Amino acid sequence: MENDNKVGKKKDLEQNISDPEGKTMTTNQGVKVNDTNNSLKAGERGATLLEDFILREKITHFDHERIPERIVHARGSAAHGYFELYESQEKYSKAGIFTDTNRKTPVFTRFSTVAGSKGSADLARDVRGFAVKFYTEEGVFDLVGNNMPIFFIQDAMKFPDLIHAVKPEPHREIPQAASAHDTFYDFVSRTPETLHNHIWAMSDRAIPRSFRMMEGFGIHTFRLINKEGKSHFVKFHWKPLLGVKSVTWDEAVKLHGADTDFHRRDLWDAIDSGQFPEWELGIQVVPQEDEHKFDFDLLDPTKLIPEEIVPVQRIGKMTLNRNPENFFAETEQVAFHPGHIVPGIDFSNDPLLQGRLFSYTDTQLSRLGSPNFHEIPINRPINPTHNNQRDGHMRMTVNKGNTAYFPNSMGGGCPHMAKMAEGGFTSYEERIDANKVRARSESFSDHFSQPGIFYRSLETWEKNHVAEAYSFELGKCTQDHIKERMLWLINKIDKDLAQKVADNLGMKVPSKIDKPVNQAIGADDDGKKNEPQERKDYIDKSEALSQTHIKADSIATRKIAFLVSDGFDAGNVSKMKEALEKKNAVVNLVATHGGNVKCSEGEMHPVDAALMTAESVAFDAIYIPGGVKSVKALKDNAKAKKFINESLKHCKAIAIDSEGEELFYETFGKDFKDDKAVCINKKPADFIKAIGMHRNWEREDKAKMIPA
Ligand code: HDD
Repeated sequence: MENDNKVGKKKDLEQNISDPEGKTMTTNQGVKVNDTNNSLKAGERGATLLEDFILREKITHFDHERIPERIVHARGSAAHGYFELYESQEKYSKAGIFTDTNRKTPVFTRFSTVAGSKGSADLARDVRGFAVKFYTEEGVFDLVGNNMPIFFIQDAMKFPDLIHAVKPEPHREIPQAASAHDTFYDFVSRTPETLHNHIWAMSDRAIPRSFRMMEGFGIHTFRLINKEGKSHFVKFHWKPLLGVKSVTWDEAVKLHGADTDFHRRDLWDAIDSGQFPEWELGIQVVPQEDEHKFDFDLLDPTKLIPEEIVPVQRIGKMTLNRNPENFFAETEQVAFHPGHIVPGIDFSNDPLLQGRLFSYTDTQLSRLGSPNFHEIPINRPINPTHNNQRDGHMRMTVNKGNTAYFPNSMGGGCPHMAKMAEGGFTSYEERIDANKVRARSESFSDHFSQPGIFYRSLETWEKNHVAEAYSFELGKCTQDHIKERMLWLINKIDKDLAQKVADNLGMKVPSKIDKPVNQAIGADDDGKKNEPQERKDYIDKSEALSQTHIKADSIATRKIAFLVSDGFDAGNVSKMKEALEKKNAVVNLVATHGGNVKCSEGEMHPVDAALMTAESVAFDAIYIPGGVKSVKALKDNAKAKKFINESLKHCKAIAIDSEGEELFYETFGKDFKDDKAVCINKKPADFIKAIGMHRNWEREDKAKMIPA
């Protein structure tokens, strides 16, 4: 099938792939090069000659290799895959990807952090971008979302302010990829519309275990348009089949040093080993006539629709099954745009979305350097394009004929316009009757209710993490008046939360703040004030908001460290390895030395990582098999003990067999014998169950005392 992932976009990209295998080196003009090591000189020790076109070409190209990084979402990684629809959604949309169940639509999906530079660490506390490019038969559709269902601001006009506040402070370019600083909280504390996205960013959603274990959201309300031209409002969701999992903040901090590429590596390795990540696409559909039936405004991007109010229907699945050939050509040059839509999908009047529709093409002009960025292989649609746009920097298309205008008779009237029946795009004919105003709707003024619902929906361990995150972030701020304003606002979301944070900061929750409220919210003095409304608890909780309730206990792709040295118990290890690998977990032998390690049977086994280069934070669980000699060597190894203590502290599953107990009891393990994720001399099935829990959070309070 032409649109199959194997032949569709892959085949299209193959036209541009250059494979050096067995080839001779040439210049960019095709001249064979016989020396790429020495420049042309006047004598062996003489000056270099200007005529050396090989040197000049090589250096000139090198000098211009870098392009500006994305102003936001600079740090990211991507993969190819495909989308398949379960059942036709023709009642809502006429788009081919939502009606044709025989299609395998190629996709290219890029995940990213927001604030950090291109080389920043993957585990920064941050929102993650989740951008999907669908190469549909009717043109490119981009769903450019995040891993949180809401956004910080309500109007695109405030985007530069938000980003300037969170980026490193301009006088000294500090801190990199971190929101924990004065300017960000100065802005947040004066802009309460940020509070909902902000509390999500304080939750564990902001430190995912893997890109493969995060949800994705289109955030804005979009429209689906069916064949009859009827519109339904829609919110898009991506539901990961591996569940939603996170690391602890302590791990995130350690991973900054241990493996800055942790998420990038994880995505690459999983796909490389054939463990393809999958997400189901969900839609929440709201009939046009129900637009005003909610306690919030559907056009306000700081609000989600609780799944209890409008259920998410899972309509298809995305599978990522191929790593890019070249990071720059594909991942760096891919250009997403929420304005890339196809017939059957349309925009709502969400003022944040409306502003985005301008920004994304505009940014590519400076980032990729030309209005012809759509011709870059990763960006070009799989269906042919024809229009009268011409020329510009780096134009690739060789347009035939002498007409580049419409109407024309000299070109036979081509390219002709598509009729509706031929799939021509027409915008939804929404009736609008309004004054032109620079204002914000009163219905956008409820900033406390949904952060409250989110917080109340979390389990105790998740709530504790939120309180700790607020305390850490505000603890990094130097200005007391900023912290006070934040405490005053947090108190409006939840009193207990505000009290916990205040206690940690050694401050009091202020009952009022010294600045007038309107200044705190940034409203002006012309009477156009949108005073924040008091919290309305229209629902108490929404289960879908807590990670605890997003069940997925598969251990596929989880990394398990087997701590060994020479003499490890061969029987124990092979039994455990076989059981784990049957469940598609990844087993690594982590040994006291590199090279090969000898088992009790005298056989040599390749070491995956020596303890001196391995860190516990790179693994999901650990196994300590028996073997007298092996255990003795590990007991003499301080790093092995640190490895175990840290795994305990981070609430991970640990299995111990036979002599391994001696080592375990020489660590803080002795206090955790009865822990439900500590499996001492138990069956592999018990360990598998413990790993499937992801973490035993019940252990956390006690485990925090481990000074690892
Ligand atoms: Fe944006 C990139 C997601 C609001 C302006 N945005 C960008 C990317 C993602 C998002 C995932 C990276 C795409 C990639 O991987 O290349 N942005 C969002 C979401 C938003 C949002 C979910 C709110 C719901 N963005 C937003 C606003 C503006 C922008 C309001 C400007 C008015 N975003 C940009 C940009 C970027 C971008 C400057 C930087 C690089 C790029 O576009 O290609 O144009």
